Amino acid sequence: MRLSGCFKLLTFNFKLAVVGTALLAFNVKPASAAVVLNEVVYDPSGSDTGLEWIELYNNGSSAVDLAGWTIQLDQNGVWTDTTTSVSATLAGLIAPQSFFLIEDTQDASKQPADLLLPVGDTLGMGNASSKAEGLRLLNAAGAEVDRLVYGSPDSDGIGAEGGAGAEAPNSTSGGSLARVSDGRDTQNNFADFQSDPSPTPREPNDPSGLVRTDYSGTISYPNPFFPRVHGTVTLSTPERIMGPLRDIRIYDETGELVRLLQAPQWDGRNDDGEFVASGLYFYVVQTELGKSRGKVTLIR
Ligand SMILES: [Ca+2]
Ligand SMILES: [Ca+2]
Ligand SMILES: [Ca+2]
Ligand SMILES: [Ca+2]
Repeated sequence: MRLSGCFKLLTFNFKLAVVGTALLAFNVKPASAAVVLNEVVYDPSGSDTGLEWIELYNNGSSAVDLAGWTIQLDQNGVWTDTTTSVSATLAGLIAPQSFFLIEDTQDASKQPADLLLPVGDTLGMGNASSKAEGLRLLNAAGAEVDRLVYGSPDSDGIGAEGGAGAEAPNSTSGGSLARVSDGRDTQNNFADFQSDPSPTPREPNDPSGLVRTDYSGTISYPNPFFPRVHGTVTLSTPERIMGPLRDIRIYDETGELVRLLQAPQWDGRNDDGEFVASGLYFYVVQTELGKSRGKVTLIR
């Protein structure tokens, strides 16, 4: 038992070293913190009744028995599981590096659920239309292992991970709130979650669209791009998603977001106004009609 726990911690630390130093706080977390709230749909298109779902993810190297674990929702700032309409008592095993899908009813998502609520029960998560809402995951001992507070303002003082102002953004109707990468938890809801118009129940999260969008028709010109010579590079929108532009997100090779643009020109600077390093950059163009990605080589 001791040995396996030790191994688990070592594996975990190795992963953390790869992900980066921002996650050092994780080292002191108990092993149960390996299971996190990974993606939620709290505002399905149209009526929500029976159609909400929650995806968990097990970051650890061993399976976790969810018997006795619970999910609580906040009711005007008070965590509660006193009525069946606001709680989910969990059961079942979640395998290491795996997803676990909790649904109101079997047809709530395209994927089969790992756990269905009893007939008549509903997750009933708030839609954060006028203030923040929250949910949290408790282990069998009643200890909180993860928390997600979304929407704003947090007028009830629920308390997002990361503190006031660190609430995750509200999702769009029909979309989800998804961890930027599966299981990645820096204890800051704003940094860790992103709205995704295309939810991925029981499948890897990809709210930035880096993995699942394709490159067809996306051109950057000039490429390679010399910021001090060219000034800006133009990031084209492919014809199949030509429509009003929402934004363009530029990522470095490690997947870190370096720049959020509202127009299809980039001056080679990050969101702090500094020139980025030479290298290969990926970008995701999001219009009202869809997403596409492209890449550009920047040379200083
Ligand atoms: Ca709802
Ligand atoms: Ca709805
Ligand atoms: Ca957390
Ligand atoms: Ca997912």
